[in-house]
Amino acid sequence: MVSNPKDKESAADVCPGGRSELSLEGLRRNFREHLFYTQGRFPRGATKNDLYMALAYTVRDQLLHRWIKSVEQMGRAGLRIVSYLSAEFLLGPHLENNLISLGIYDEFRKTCDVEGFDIQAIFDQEDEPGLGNGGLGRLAACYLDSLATLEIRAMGYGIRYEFGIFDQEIRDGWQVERTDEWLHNGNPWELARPEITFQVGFGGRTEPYEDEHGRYRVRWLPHRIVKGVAYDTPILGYRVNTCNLLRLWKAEAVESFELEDFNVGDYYGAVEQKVASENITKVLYPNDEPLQGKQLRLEQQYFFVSCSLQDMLRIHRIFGGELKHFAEHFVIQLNDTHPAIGVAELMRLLIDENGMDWEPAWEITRSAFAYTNHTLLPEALEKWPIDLFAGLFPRHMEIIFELNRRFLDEVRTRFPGEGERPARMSLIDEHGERYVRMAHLACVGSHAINGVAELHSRLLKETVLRDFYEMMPEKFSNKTNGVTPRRFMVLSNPGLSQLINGKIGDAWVVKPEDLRQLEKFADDASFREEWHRVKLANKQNLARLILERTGIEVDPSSLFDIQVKRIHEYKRQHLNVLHIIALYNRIKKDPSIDLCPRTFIFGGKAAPGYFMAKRIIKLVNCVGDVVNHDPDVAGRLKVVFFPDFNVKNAKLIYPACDLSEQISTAGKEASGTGNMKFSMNGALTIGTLDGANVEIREEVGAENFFLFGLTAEEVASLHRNGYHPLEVYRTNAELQEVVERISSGHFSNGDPELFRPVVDSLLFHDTFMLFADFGPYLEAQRQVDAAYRDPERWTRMSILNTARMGKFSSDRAIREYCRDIWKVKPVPVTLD
Ligand code: NBG
Repeated sequence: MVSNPKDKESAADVCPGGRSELSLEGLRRNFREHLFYTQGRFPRGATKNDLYMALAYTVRDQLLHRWIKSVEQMGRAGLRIVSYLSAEFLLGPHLENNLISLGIYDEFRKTCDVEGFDIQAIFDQEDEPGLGNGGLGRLAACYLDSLATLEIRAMGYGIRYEFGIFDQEIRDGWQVERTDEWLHNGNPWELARPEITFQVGFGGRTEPYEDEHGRYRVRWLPHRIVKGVAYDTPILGYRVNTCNLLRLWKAEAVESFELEDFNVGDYYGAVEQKVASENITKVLYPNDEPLQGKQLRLEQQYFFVSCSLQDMLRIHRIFGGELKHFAEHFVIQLNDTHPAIGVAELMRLLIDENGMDWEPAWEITRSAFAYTNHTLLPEALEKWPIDLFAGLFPRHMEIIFELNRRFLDEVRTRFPGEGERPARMSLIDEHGERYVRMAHLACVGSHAINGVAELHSRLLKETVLRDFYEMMPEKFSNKTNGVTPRRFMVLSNPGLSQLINGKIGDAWVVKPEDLRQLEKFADDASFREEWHRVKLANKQNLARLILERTGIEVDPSSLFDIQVKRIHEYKRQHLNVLHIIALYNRIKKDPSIDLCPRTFIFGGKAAPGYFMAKRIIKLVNCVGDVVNHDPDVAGRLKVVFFPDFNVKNAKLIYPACDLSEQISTAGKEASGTGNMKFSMNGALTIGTLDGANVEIREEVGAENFFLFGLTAEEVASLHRNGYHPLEVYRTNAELQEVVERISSGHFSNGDPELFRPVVDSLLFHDTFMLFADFGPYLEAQRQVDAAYRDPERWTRMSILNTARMGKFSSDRAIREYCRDIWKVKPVPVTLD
């Protein structure tokens, strides 16, 4: 990957008159060549996939020159490289995004239209790399986009899962999972780098020895070795030369081991070993399931972290860096605790493999790492049983024990007489079965710790990481999440983008504070009219897709009320359902009731093992079946479950939304990022004071946001003082009727059992306090109804939402990380 920095070459030198020509004629020629030489087709015989591949290669050619130059200049003296370590990158389709970054999207589309070439069909052909579960993985992808756009030298490091997040089908109202075969047509965006490989060990034992200087050393003798191979994907910034690299690791068997087995005749043994090795990067784990026992998941984490750290050390050496300066050359961001084992691995690499002493190694490690926490939910905080951990990583276990010993000594010195504190802060959980606490390891091994929204960062300091905050307050900060306006506005909402460009120019794409200039047009009736027209057109597009995917016809002039995100009880999709049933009941009582027609759209995947989440999907579909067909409803309510919500579909969903549902129990959603995507595209939010909703409301103005529900403090104190859902239930007649409707079997062909688990969990536990928030939620929905009846007012609020969402560009977030944590500055890439 890293060539000699002295080389001066450009694409024109390598292939004169060649493929880096951005003119449409050049692209056309290049496309024909790829169709013939790469795909082996004449235009006549080309399939849609051939056309897609040829076009993707044509566009990739445009990236290569920038890419090589970026990589070459990556390690120049004095430049610090940001390494973003993440087990997930939810990238979404590349082709259109790259056309936009290159600045040729519009022209390109126009030419295709003129030539009668169905470019949309080719775009649709692209399978997205679904290498993530949801917000966390998508955030990583947005951050890569911003890092490149801001001309920061950065690498993303992750796992090249052969199967990404499963595809969701809905059969008879139930979620059915299908494996995601995103690679089956080939992936034109990646370059395999078979010469960049590292060996990663598992299991075995350790052995002390004396080195040549008579010093005590330890070596690890793994039982099994797996090879990691690099696959690189270019990440081009918007209208800049910087093209960073996302390096994903694929696991393969180590050949020499196989041969040994082969020589002694154990051919099948060798094959088994090969299969076992390759399993490591086979499949992404869908989250929300207890992971404690999942050995393969822990192997995945270590595998990609070890490859990535070895790669960083290699790059550091290539650029002539001394080991002791490693942390000046690299800063490593841990995206949640999934890569936290990196703390022990870097120590091992420095000490065991490079002969460094403990103290300097620790100094380097701590200065290199920084940690982002993405959740407060206790069940999502990773911990691994000691036996499992020590079995796989005996050397890392020793290192962690030693780290812990030193750390707890420090704790005791700092907080004498606080008997409980060391046990609370220990890297090892000693209550019952012993576990390694990954968040504690990440905190101890990092120089910076951050949450992802103001409220979340505050709660971190007050709750799960309180002890750490008290001991090292200087490490803590907040970095509110952001999303890229390139993908989520320019690409997803061309109509709105053009309307905005016509008024304020297009600098907002990289300077979203410019969007504020739209405020003054909120009072301009003709602008509002155009704004409304764009929204309507987006809703018509979504309505077409809904019809195609679900067979349900929806009315684009109705209020589009959308909740798309992973299905989870804390996100409270079922609270949304309770509201739908309440409206339905009102209609049943008085069919002539005047209410604003609404289309409720749900989307999101449930973890395959999450019983309640799957039941909630079924509930949405069953309620939809009844409501959509009841003649009393007369089409005023429609309920749609949009199958297989992913980055590709999201493109049509966010821009078509009127009302964005952000209704999690306060204190549970770390930030949310869908909330930002909706509001940027002119949706109004109905939401609780949770995650980034708090800041969104501050920005757009309380009068342009439908707020309801308990605060995080109220939720916590209600829990402490004993929350009794049945008491709420008894005092709210409408709630009783809603629950009764479900438990009577009205939505389940008379079967009262189907939804009993959902109903019982609400009546007797209601961990997420739906009942407590039910009344206020319905009241806020009444206000929504009233506001939507006044289209001028609604559109005004919609414009103000977009105008005031500049803060939530991922560029702002990345600038903060650069300034406060990574200490890096933009350095433009020169093409020579
Ligand atoms: C998720 C949170 C979201 C947040 C994203 C990105 C995990 C562990 N956390 O609220 O639930 O927006 O991270 O920060 O997936």
